[in-house]
Amino acid sequence: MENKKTSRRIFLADTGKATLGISLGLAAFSSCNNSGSNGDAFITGFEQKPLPYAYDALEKAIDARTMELHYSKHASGYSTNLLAAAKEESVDTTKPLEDVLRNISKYTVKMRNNGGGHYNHELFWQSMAPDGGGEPAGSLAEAIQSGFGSAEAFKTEMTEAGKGRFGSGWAWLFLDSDKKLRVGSTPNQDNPLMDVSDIKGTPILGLDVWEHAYYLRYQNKRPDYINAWWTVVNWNFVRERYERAMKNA
Ligand code: MN3
Repeated sequence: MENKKTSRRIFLADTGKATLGISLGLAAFSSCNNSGSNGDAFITGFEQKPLPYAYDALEKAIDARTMELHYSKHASGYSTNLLAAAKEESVDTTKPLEDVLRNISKYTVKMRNNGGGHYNHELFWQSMAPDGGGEPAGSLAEAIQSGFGSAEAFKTEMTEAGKGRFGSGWAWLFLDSDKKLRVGSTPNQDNPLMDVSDIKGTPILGLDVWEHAYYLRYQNKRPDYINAWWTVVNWNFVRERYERAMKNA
């Protein structure tokens, strides 16, 4: 009897340890995996994070099939190819992807296209939400007001940047080295972090204007896609990024 009790106690103690170990492991994994999300909006890993909502959650602007293909095929491909490039070019994938992008001229075109592609999409998914839209608030609203005159004027400028990008690319709201908010666009999968980019700074909000982002529903009507996109912009997330960028700049 006594033996049984003892062994049961030992078993429970061991189980407790195992459970504790698993929780700690998960905590470490989860804090690492969450990098780039609200907790650490300026650190992006090399692997794709789960989409923060369902494929059909943004239907008012982007259809479910487009979201599925975009996330699970296009963006997933960038991540896979980025990991391959990182292996080939001996990049430490435990370090932030941002470090690579800031020095992208020292790497291959494969790293530039896929590193940019992965980073841009990780940011893009988080910059949208089912209950998004409306207007920016707080410090971001003030900075947009003083930088562009009004939220409307800013939206018009970014919309024009997206419409005017010839071929494939991105429109950006970014913070330049003088801590000023600016709008611009980049070709392909480049972004303002890259040392090869014409526009340089910290990306705050990115808009994907590749045809794969909108063609199923909007066909050639990119302006219609951009106008609808504003109704799902996650301004809380954008403001957090802006505030972090101001602190770090
Ligand atoms: Mn895309």
